[in-house]
Amino acid sequence: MRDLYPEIEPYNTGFLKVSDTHTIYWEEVGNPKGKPLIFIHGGPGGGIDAGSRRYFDPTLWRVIRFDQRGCGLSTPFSELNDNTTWASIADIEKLRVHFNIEKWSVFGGSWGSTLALAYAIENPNRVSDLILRGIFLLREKEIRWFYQEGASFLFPDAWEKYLAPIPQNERHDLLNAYYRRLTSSDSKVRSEAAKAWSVWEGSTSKLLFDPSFVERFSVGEFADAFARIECHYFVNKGFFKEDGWLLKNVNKIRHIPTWIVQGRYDVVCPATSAYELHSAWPESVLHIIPDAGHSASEPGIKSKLIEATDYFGKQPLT
Ligand code: STX
Repeated sequence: MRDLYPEIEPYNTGFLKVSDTHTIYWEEVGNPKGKPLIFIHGGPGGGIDAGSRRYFDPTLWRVIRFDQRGCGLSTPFSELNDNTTWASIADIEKLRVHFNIEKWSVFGGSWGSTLALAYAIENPNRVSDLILRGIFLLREKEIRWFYQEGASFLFPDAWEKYLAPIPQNERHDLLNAYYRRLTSSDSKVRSEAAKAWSVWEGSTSKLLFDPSFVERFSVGEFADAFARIECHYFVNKGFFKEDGWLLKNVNKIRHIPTWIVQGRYDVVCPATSAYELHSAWPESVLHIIPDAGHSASEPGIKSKLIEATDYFGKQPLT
């Protein structure tokens, strides 16, 4: 089993104004002469954390990381206006041009896999290889499974807490019931909803419940951006032209060398999505981790991701 590289600080950080409204935070980590890689965090709205710097050999990689619109250190915080999948794809291109990089590796888990796939489909010539984890295709059935019915059958205790802010007569459509509260002008309503939404995801992200992991999801500021931005993207169906758009366009990226790392017991992003993606893309390498859930920090997932970054870090840009 592989374990994380040592803690590391960025060698360069900054901000990039990407629209009239938004400015995003970025950082560069590792070897300035290493193979370039863009790190795409989850949520949307999750932001980057220091721990996820440690999946990359700092001698091999020049890792470029950023907080997507409205989260982490990006400003304005928790802003939903001008915040879409297409804007994020454009931001990744703005970063690529800003750093004068012709082609790079793309790494993303969960929503990061969604955005990585969408970015690659729109810009296939800019992507050298893909490392994807906990595949999320943002289809109606995936949203329904996690926020309406399905995951509820496996975590009835956590589900009860997720339901708590929503009265009986609104529970037939939890996504929209949450959206109303997360965009409420009543700050108490908004923060109660944000914590319940966010804790639901934290509670279901690991094979074995981990209270210290869940703790992070209940912190007010994190929960506010995470819940609001996720819910905003999901009520808007990811801003995709049609349900299943990523699968329908996979032919555009089948030539790109790709590893998919997926936990068998991923409740947040069930393995069916990774399997459907791999079935539509037989050239991709699918690693199903038999004893893991969703989180990148599960031992088996972490080990396979580091194997992947070591492998691709030694391949030339293709
Ligand atoms: N959202 C799953 C996701 O992208 C449906 C995600 N879950 N947790 C995270 O991201 C963080 C660890 C980045 C907070």
